[in-house]
Amino acid sequence: MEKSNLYSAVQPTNNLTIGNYLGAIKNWVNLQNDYNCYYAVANMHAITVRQTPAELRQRTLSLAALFIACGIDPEKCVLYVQSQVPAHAQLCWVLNTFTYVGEMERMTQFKDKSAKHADNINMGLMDYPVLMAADILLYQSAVVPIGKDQTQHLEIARDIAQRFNNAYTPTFTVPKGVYMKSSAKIADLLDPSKKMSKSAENPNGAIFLHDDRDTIMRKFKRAVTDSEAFVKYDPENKPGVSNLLTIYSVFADKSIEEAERDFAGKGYGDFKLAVGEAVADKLAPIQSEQARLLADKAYLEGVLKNGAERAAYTANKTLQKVHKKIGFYL
Ligand code: LTN
Repeated sequence: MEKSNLYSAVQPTNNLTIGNYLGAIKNWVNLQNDYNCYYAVANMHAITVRQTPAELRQRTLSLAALFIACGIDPEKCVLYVQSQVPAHAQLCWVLNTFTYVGEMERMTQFKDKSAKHADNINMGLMDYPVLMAADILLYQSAVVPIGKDQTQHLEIARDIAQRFNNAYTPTFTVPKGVYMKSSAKIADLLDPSKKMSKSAENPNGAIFLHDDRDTIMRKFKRAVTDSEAFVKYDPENKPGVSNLLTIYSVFADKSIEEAERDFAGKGYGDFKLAVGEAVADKLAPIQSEQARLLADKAYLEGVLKNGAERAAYTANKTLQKVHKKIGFYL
Protein backbone atom coordinates (compact mmCIF):
# COMPACT_ATOMS: atom_id res chain seq x y z
CA MET A 1 0.00 0.00 0.00
CA GLU A 2 1.10 3.53 -0.74
CA LYS A 3 2.40 5.22 2.40
CA SER A 4 0.69 8.42 3.50
CA ASN A 5 2.54 11.66 4.00
CA LEU A 6 3.40 12.88 7.46
CA TYR A 7 4.53 16.36 8.39
CA SER A 8 6.09 17.91 11.44
CA ALA A 9 8.41 20.77 12.31
CA VAL A 10 10.28 22.32 15.20
CA GLN A 11 11.27 25.96 15.55
CA PRO A 12 15.00 26.64 15.92
CA THR A 13 14.43 28.99 18.82
CA ASN A 14 14.93 27.62 22.29
CA ASN A 15 17.24 24.87 23.32
CA LEU A 16 15.45 21.55 23.41
CA THR A 17 14.97 19.57 26.61
CA ILE A 18 14.74 15.84 27.15
CA GLY A 19 10.98 16.45 27.27
CA ASN A 20 11.05 17.73 23.69
CA TYR A 21 13.21 14.80 22.69
CA LEU A 22 10.75 12.27 24.08
CA GLY A 23 7.67 14.19 22.97
CA ALA A 24 8.76 14.90 19.43
CA ILE A 25 12.06 13.78 17.94
CA LYS A 26 12.09 10.25 19.33
CA ASN A 27 8.63 9.66 17.87
CA TRP A 28 9.67 11.10 14.54
CA VAL A 29 12.43 8.51 14.36
CA ASN A 30 9.92 5.72 14.96
CA LEU A 31 7.52 7.04 12.32
CA GLN A 32 9.98 7.27 9.46
CA ASN A 33 9.41 3.73 8.22
CA ASP A 34 5.63 3.87 8.18
CA TYR A 35 5.11 7.20 6.42
CA ASN A 36 6.64 9.48 3.84
CA CYS A 37 7.94 11.91 6.41
CA TYR A 38 8.62 15.58 5.87
CA TYR A 39 10.49 17.11 8.79
CA ALA A 40 11.30 20.80 8.81
CA VAL A 41 13.29 23.33 10.77
CA ALA A 42 10.64 26.05 11.02
CA ASN A 43 12.83 29.14 10.82
CA MET A 44 10.08 31.21 9.17
CA HIS A 45 7.94 30.68 12.23
CA ALA A 46 10.88 31.60 14.43
CA ILE A 47 11.10 35.19 13.15
CA THR A 48 7.60 36.00 14.41
CA VAL A 49 9.48 36.98 17.55
CA ARG A 50 12.71 38.96 17.21
CA GLN A 51 15.82 36.81 16.74
CA THR A 52 19.54 37.56 16.67
CA PRO A 53 20.48 36.77 13.05
CA ALA A 54 23.75 34.94 13.70
CA GLU A 55 22.11 32.92 16.43
CA LEU A 56 19.11 31.99 14.30
CA ARG A 57 21.41 30.80 11.52
CA GLN A 58 23.47 28.74 13.96
CA ARG A 59 20.43 27.23 15.67
CA THR A 60 18.94 26.27 12.32
CA LEU A 61 21.98 24.20 11.38
CA SER A 62 22.33 22.92 14.89
CA LEU A 63 18.73 21.65 14.99
CA ALA A 64 19.09 19.96 11.61
CA ALA A 65 22.25 18.23 12.88
CA LEU A 66 20.44 17.22 16.04
CA PHE A 67 17.63 15.56 14.08
CA ILE A 68 20.14 13.47 12.17
CA ALA A 69 22.11 12.68 15.32
CA CYS A 70 18.91 11.44 16.97
CA GLY A 71 18.34 8.98 14.17
CA ILE A 72 16.33 10.79 11.54
CA ASP A 73 17.62 9.42 8.29
CA PRO A 74 17.80 12.08 5.57
CA GLU A 75 17.66 9.34 2.93
CA LYS A 76 14.36 8.00 4.26
CA CYS A 77 12.77 11.33 5.16
CA VAL A 78 12.71 14.74 3.61
CA LEU A 79 14.62 16.84 6.12
CA TYR A 80 14.81 20.50 5.21
CA VAL A 81 14.84 24.14 6.29
CA GLN A 82 11.49 25.87 5.76
CA SER A 83 12.88 29.12 4.33
CA GLN A 84 14.72 27.18 1.62
CA VAL A 85 11.37 26.25 0.07
CA PRO A 86 9.67 29.46 -1.16
CA ALA A 87 6.36 27.64 -1.70
CA HIS A 88 5.66 28.00 2.04
CA ALA A 89 5.45 31.77 1.80
CA GLN A 90 3.58 31.54 -1.50
CA LEU A 91 0.86 29.20 -0.26
CA CYS A 92 0.60 31.14 2.98
CA TRP A 93 -0.34 34.22 0.98
CA VAL A 94 -3.16 32.45 -0.81
CA LEU A 95 -4.42 30.81 2.38
CA ASN A 96 -4.49 34.21 4.08
CA THR A 97 -7.40 35.04 1.82
CA PHE A 98 -9.26 32.02 3.19
CA THR A 99 -8.67 32.94 6.82
CA TYR A 100 -10.58 35.46 8.91
CA VAL A 101 -8.94 38.09 11.06
CA GLY A 102 -11.39 37.31 13.86
CA GLU A 103 -10.40 33.67 14.09
CA MET A 104 -6.71 34.54 14.21
CA GLU A 105 -7.30 37.09 16.96
CA ARG A 106 -8.97 34.41 19.03
CA MET A 107 -6.07 31.92 18.88
CA THR A 108 -4.75 31.12 22.35
CA GLN A 109 -1.10 31.16 21.36
CA PHE A 110 -1.49 34.51 19.62
CA LYS A 111 -3.03 35.97 22.75
CA ASP A 112 -0.32 34.50 24.99
CA LYS A 113 2.52 35.65 22.74
CA SER A 114 0.98 39.09 22.31
CA ALA A 115 0.96 39.48 26.08
CA LYS A 116 4.54 38.27 26.29
CA HIS A 117 5.84 40.42 23.42
CA ALA A 118 3.59 43.46 23.78
CA ASP A 119 6.18 45.67 22.05
CA ASN A 120 6.14 43.53 18.90
CA ILE A 121 2.69 42.24 18.04
CA ASN A 122 3.49 41.93 14.36
CA MET A 123 1.38 40.56 11.50
CA GLY A 124 3.60 37.48 11.29
CA LEU A 125 2.73 36.55 14.84
CA MET A 126 -0.94 36.72 13.99
CA ASP A 127 -0.39 34.85 10.74
CA TYR A 128 1.59 32.06 12.40
CA PRO A 129 -1.26 29.51 12.15
CA VAL A 130 -1.75 30.19 8.45
CA LEU A 131 1.92 29.60 7.74
CA MET A 132 1.64 26.38 9.69
CA ALA A 133 -1.39 25.39 7.62
CA ALA A 134 0.63 26.09 4.48
CA ASP A 135 3.45 23.85 5.78
CA ILE A 136 1.10 20.97 6.32
CA LEU A 137 -1.13 21.36 3.25
CA LEU A 138 1.69 21.80 0.75
CA TYR A 139 2.73 18.18 1.34
CA GLN A 140 -0.78 16.68 1.23
CA SER A 141 -0.06 15.48 4.74
CA ALA A 142 -2.49 12.96 6.18
CA VAL A 143 -0.86 12.85 9.59
CA VAL A 144 0.72 15.52 11.77
CA PRO A 145 2.32 14.45 15.06
CA ILE A 146 2.07 17.36 17.46
CA GLY A 147 1.98 18.33 21.08
CA LYS A 148 -1.25 19.23 22.84
CA ASP A 149 -0.34 22.93 22.62
CA GLN A 150 -0.72 22.74 18.83
CA THR A 151 -4.26 21.35 18.75
CA GLN A 152 -5.86 24.67 17.89
CA HIS A 153 -3.36 25.25 15.09
CA LEU A 154 -4.13 21.89 13.57
CA GLU A 155 -7.87 22.55 13.76
CA ILE A 156 -7.39 25.78 11.81
CA ALA A 157 -5.29 23.98 9.21
CA ARG A 158 -8.13 21.49 8.75
CA ASP A 159 -10.71 24.29 8.50
CA ILE A 160 -8.69 26.16 5.91
CA ALA A 161 -8.17 22.98 3.87
CA GLN A 162 -11.89 22.23 3.91
CA ARG A 163 -12.81 25.79 3.07
CA PHE A 164 -10.55 25.75 0.03
CA ASN A 165 -11.69 22.30 -1.06
CA ASN A 166 -15.32 23.37 -0.82
CA ALA A 167 -14.75 26.62 -2.67
CA TYR A 168 -13.12 24.81 -5.61
CA THR A 169 -12.61 21.07 -5.98
CA PRO A 170 -10.75 18.76 -3.58
CA THR A 171 -7.21 20.09 -3.55
CA PHE A 172 -5.78 19.45 -0.11
CA THR A 173 -5.67 16.34 2.00
CA VAL A 174 -7.39 17.25 5.27
CA PRO A 175 -4.75 16.44 7.90
CA LYS A 176 -5.25 14.55 11.12
CA GLY A 177 -3.36 15.42 14.28
CA VAL A 178 -1.83 12.58 16.22
CA TYR A 179 -0.96 13.07 19.82
CA MET A 180 1.70 10.78 21.09
CA LYS A 181 -0.11 8.97 23.90
CA SER A 182 2.66 6.57 24.74
CA SER A 183 5.26 9.26 25.17
CA ALA A 184 6.09 9.92 28.78
CA LYS A 185 5.30 13.32 30.26
CA ILE A 186 8.36 14.77 31.89
CA ALA A 187 8.00 17.35 34.66
CA ASP A 188 10.31 20.10 35.89
CA LEU A 189 12.96 18.70 38.26
CA LEU A 190 12.49 21.51 40.76
CA ASP A 191 8.71 21.83 40.45
CA PRO A 192 7.16 18.52 39.41
CA SER A 193 3.72 20.15 39.15
CA LYS A 194 4.98 21.90 35.99
CA LYS A 195 5.89 20.43 32.63
CA MET A 196 9.64 20.48 31.89
CA SER A 197 9.96 23.50 29.65
CA LYS A 198 12.66 25.02 27.51
CA SER A 199 11.69 28.43 28.80
CA ALA A 200 11.48 27.59 32.52
CA GLU A 201 12.47 30.36 34.91
CA ASN A 202 15.11 28.19 36.51
CA PRO A 203 17.22 26.26 33.97
CA ASN A 204 18.16 23.80 36.72
CA GLY A 205 14.69 22.29 36.48
CA ALA A 206 15.21 21.20 32.88
CA ILE A 207 17.74 18.90 31.24
CA PHE A 208 18.77 20.29 27.88
CA LEU A 209 19.93 18.01 25.10
CA HIS A 210 23.24 19.87 25.04
CA ASP A 211 23.91 19.57 28.79
CA ASP A 212 27.19 17.80 29.53
CA ARG A 213 27.49 14.94 31.99
CA ASP A 214 28.55 17.13 34.92
CA THR A 215 25.63 19.48 34.40
CA ILE A 216 23.20 16.58 34.11
CA MET A 217 24.50 14.97 37.29
CA ARG A 218 24.35 18.26 39.17
CA LYS A 219 20.75 18.94 38.08
CA PHE A 220 19.55 15.49 39.09
CA LYS A 221 21.33 15.78 42.42
CA ARG A 222 19.28 18.90 43.15
CA ALA A 223 16.00 17.46 41.88
CA VAL A 224 13.08 17.73 44.28
CA THR A 225 12.02 14.46 45.92
CA ASP A 226 10.18 14.11 49.24
CA SER A 227 10.87 13.38 52.90
CA GLU A 228 10.17 9.67 52.67
CA ALA A 229 13.10 7.58 51.68
CA PHE A 230 11.87 4.93 49.28
CA VAL A 231 11.60 4.84 45.52
CA LYS A 232 8.05 4.15 44.46
CA TYR A 233 5.90 5.24 41.54
CA ASP A 234 3.08 7.31 43.03
CA PRO A 235 2.53 10.49 41.00
CA GLU A 236 -0.12 11.78 43.40
CA ASN A 237 1.88 11.60 46.62
CA LYS A 238 5.43 11.36 45.31
CA PRO A 239 5.49 13.55 42.18
CA GLY A 240 9.24 14.26 42.26
CA VAL A 241 10.30 10.64 42.70
CA SER A 242 7.73 9.46 40.16
CA ASN A 243 9.05 11.93 37.59
CA LEU A 244 12.59 10.66 38.14
CA LEU A 245 11.36 7.08 37.77
CA THR A 246 9.67 7.97 34.50
CA ILE A 247 12.85 9.57 33.20
CA TYR A 248 14.90 6.56 34.28
CA SER A 249 12.47 4.15 32.71
CA VAL A 250 12.55 5.80 29.29
CA PHE A 251 16.27 6.48 29.24
CA ALA A 252 17.27 3.06 30.57
CA ASP A 253 14.62 1.34 28.40
CA LYS A 254 12.93 -0.35 31.36
CA SER A 255 9.37 -0.54 32.58
CA ILE A 256 8.38 1.46 35.67
CA GLU A 257 8.13 -1.79 37.64
CA GLU A 258 11.62 -2.85 36.62
CA ALA A 259 12.86 0.62 37.50
CA GLU A 260 11.24 0.40 40.95
CA ARG A 261 12.87 -2.97 41.48
CA ASP A 262 16.30 -1.58 40.53
CA PHE A 263 16.06 0.83 43.45
CA ALA A 264 14.34 -1.27 46.08
CA GLY A 265 16.05 -0.65 49.40
CA LYS A 266 18.21 2.13 47.97
CA GLY A 267 18.24 5.78 49.05
CA TYR A 268 17.54 8.84 46.95
CA GLY A 269 21.24 9.62 46.58
CA ASP A 270 21.98 6.42 44.65
CA PHE A 271 18.71 6.72 42.78
CA LYS A 272 19.44 10.22 41.49
CA LEU A 273 22.94 9.19 40.48
CA ALA A 274 21.56 6.30 38.44
CA VAL A 275 18.93 8.47 36.75
CA GLY A 276 21.58 11.04 35.83
CA GLU A 277 23.84 8.38 34.44
CA ALA A 278 21.10 6.79 32.34
CA VAL A 279 20.31 10.17 30.80
CA ALA A 280 23.94 11.18 30.28
CA ASP A 281 24.74 7.79 28.70
CA LYS A 282 21.93 8.22 26.19
CA LEU A 283 22.73 11.84 25.34
CA ALA A 284 26.50 11.48 24.99
CA PRO A 285 26.47 9.69 21.60
CA ILE A 286 23.80 12.06 20.26
CA GLN A 287 25.87 15.05 21.31
CA SER A 288 29.07 13.76 19.77
CA GLU A 289 27.32 12.87 16.52
CA GLN A 290 25.74 16.33 16.39
CA ALA A 291 29.16 17.93 16.94
CA ARG A 292 30.68 15.75 14.24
CA LEU A 293 27.96 16.77 11.76
CA LEU A 294 28.29 20.45 12.60
CA ALA A 295 32.01 20.22 11.97
CA ASP A 296 31.32 18.71 8.54
CA LYS A 297 29.51 21.68 7.11
CA ALA A 298 29.81 20.59 3.51
CA TYR A 299 27.99 17.35 4.25
CA LEU A 300 25.28 19.03 6.31
CA GLU A 301 24.67 21.72 3.73
CA GLY A 302 24.47 19.05 1.05
CA VAL A 303 21.87 17.14 3.02
CA LEU A 304 19.75 20.26 3.52
CA LYS A 305 20.06 21.31 -0.11
CA ASN A 306 18.91 17.88 -1.20
CA GLY A 307 16.08 17.96 1.34
CA ALA A 308 14.93 21.37 0.12
CA GLU A 309 14.91 20.17 -3.49
CA ARG A 310 12.81 17.14 -2.68
CA ALA A 311 10.47 19.21 -0.50
CA ALA A 312 10.11 21.84 -3.22
CA TYR A 313 9.20 19.19 -5.77
CA THR A 314 6.16 18.05 -3.78
CA ALA A 315 5.29 21.54 -2.53
CA ASN A 316 5.37 23.09 -6.00
CA LYS A 317 2.99 20.49 -7.37
CA THR A 318 0.41 21.51 -4.76
CA LEU A 319 1.12 25.20 -5.22
CA GLN A 320 0.69 24.91 -8.99
CA LYS A 321 -2.75 23.34 -8.54
CA VAL A 322 -3.76 26.06 -6.12
CA HIS A 323 -2.60 28.85 -8.39
CA LYS A 324 -4.49 27.34 -11.28
CA LYS A 325 -7.72 26.97 -9.31
CA ILE A 326 -7.75 30.48 -7.99
CA GLY A 327 -7.21 31.87 -11.46
CA PHE A 328 -3.63 33.08 -11.35
CA TYR A 329 -2.28 33.73 -14.83
CA LEU A 330 0.42 31.06 -15.16
N1 LTN B 1 4.23 25.50 15.67
C1 LTN B 1 4.99 24.28 15.88
C2 LTN B 1 6.09 24.09 14.88
C3 LTN B 1 5.53 23.91 13.51
C4 LTN B 1 4.78 22.78 13.06
C5 LTN B 1 4.49 23.05 11.69
C6 LTN B 1 4.35 21.59 13.66
C7 LTN B 1 5.65 24.77 12.46
N2 LTN B 1 5.03 24.25 11.36
C8 LTN B 1 3.72 22.15 10.95
C9 LTN B 1 3.59 20.69 12.91
C10 LTN B 1 3.29 20.99 11.57
C11 LTN B 1 5.58 24.37 17.30
O1 LTN B 1 6.02 25.41 17.69
N3 LTN B 1 5.64 23.26 17.99
